[in-house]
Amino acid sequence: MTADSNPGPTRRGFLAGGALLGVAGATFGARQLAGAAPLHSEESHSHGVMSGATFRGSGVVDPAINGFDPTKILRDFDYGKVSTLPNGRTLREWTVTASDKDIEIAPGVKFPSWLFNGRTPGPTLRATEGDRLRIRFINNSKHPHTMHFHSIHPSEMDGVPGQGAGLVAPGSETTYEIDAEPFGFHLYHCHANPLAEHIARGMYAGLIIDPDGGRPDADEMVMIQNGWNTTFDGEGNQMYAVNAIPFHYMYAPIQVKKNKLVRIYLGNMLEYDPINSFHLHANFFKYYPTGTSLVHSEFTDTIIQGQGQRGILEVTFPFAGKFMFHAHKSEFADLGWMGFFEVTE
Ligand SMILES: [Cu+2]
Repeated sequence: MTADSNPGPTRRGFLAGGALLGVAGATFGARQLAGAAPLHSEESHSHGVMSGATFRGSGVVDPAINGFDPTKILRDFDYGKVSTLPNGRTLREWTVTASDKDIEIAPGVKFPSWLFNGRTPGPTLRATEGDRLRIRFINNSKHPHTMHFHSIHPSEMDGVPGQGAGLVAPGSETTYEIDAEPFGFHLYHCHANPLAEHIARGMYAGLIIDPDGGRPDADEMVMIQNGWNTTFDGEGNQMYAVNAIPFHYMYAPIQVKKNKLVRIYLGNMLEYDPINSFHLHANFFKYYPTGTSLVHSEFTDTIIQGQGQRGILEVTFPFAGKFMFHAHKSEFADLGWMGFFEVTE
């Protein structure tokens, strides 16, 4: 079923400016997306952000409201508590807690999210291939959840209902223990049913497994693509983003240095839409699908990712200035999945 066949509010209707949608205590209206207004409307050019790509009637989402900041999440790598096992292997230990929280996804628009460690995406867990990973998972949410890792591991550690610890009930906890294999950029997410809802509510994050010996020095960052289905109809999404907050990197361009290697760990956890993409303006990047090879497979400015796909992008910026990046599904870009790199000398 397509959004077009749904007689209720649709994202295309939203783009066209026809929808007034109640969203968990907040209502689009005075604060509906400016993307829903004509690009030249008087509401959309007066906030100093970007005509046609901001939200009507207000400015930016204050990270203090949510308790997490997409600018910090970008370069926040969690290596865990490190120790050495008797056999000489490195052990990394984390505690990850699930919780429920209404977060602000656009100014004045609250969404009842489910989170790992109070943020979405959850913490970017980072290890080196061959490490032992021990993740204590505490469920402080009102709903049962799991942690399912994209890695090579035994079935009882797969974090799905009916296997191993299975669903972790509210108030309960379990510990997952897996090896860091294979090296690359992977994802983890809740695998409770309905799976689509648990992902769309915000329960996903990146898992970086570095190759033995690492990769060349670079300015590294994580971007996870997502969407917000604010109508809960499962018919596409009303907003799109990288690292949760639509347009965040338009307001706060990602600061990088000219001629410095930038490495982007890019994943796609977009629910309800089959395909996502990443396009960089005025430049080309090397692309390493899943990051499982040290040899890039493409030199391009646009890549496609289905849900669960991820990869590593490497790029240097030869010119100073502001360079846009966005989904090359233009509709997603209009609804929040766009940002800037700001390159300085
Ligand atoms: Cu869940």
